[in-house]
Amino acid sequence: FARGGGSRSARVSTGGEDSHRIVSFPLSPSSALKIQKGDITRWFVDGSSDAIVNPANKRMLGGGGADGAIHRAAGPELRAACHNVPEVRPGVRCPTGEARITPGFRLPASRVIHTVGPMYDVDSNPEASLRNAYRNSLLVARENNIQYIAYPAISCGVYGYPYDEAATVAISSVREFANDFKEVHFVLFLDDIFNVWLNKANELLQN
Ligand code: AR6
Repeated sequence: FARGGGSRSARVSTGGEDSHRIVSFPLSPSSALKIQKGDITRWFVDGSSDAIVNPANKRMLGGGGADGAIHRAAGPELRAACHNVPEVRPGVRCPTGEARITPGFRLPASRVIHTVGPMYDVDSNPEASLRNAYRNSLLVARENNIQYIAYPAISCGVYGYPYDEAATVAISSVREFANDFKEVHFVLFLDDIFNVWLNKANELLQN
């Protein structure tokens, strides 16, 4: 934190030996973007309104990757809550680029915001869809008075989005919401992605 005097840093745990390395970029006097390596299923902020973002699919009933890990850690109540999200058309609870919120159940974070990123090779405008996924999940968080939110690298796994392009969309989208959150975290599983995100944040946020 550069300015802002009394702002206390949140106590955060994502577990594991990498959890000490959190790189912070101030977005405003009262907000910061933070980048760390780790497991998003372990992330939380003590005693606060916190949420993790799940890179889900349109059905919202679980899957592989981070989605699978989040469902395993949250327990079967999460799948039941997702099942209760109304379908907008058969088999679709959350269209690409939209977001839905559920409780976190057995996760340390209090809420899960589910969003669906684009499949890079299939979507007709993956950049717009990825931007929508970030914006709409941030809007849902804001409507629910979330002050601390953590993202994985949406679409950068199974959905095949190139890391550098994804980092540009992720960081520039979060910057638009600088005044709405105390902290927006990126909790990144892979060294490569962590390094790409750090470089991009240095490029976009420090000039
Ligand atoms: N914590 C943080 N990041 C993680 C974790 C974790 N525990 N596990 C994986 N990652 P992906 P997508 C990273 O494939 O590309 C699912 O089947 C991973 O290394 O989870 O948006 C859904 O059901 C990668 O960098 O999400 C959908 O069908 C990033 O999270 C589909 O995959 C995202 O990879 C969504 O694909």
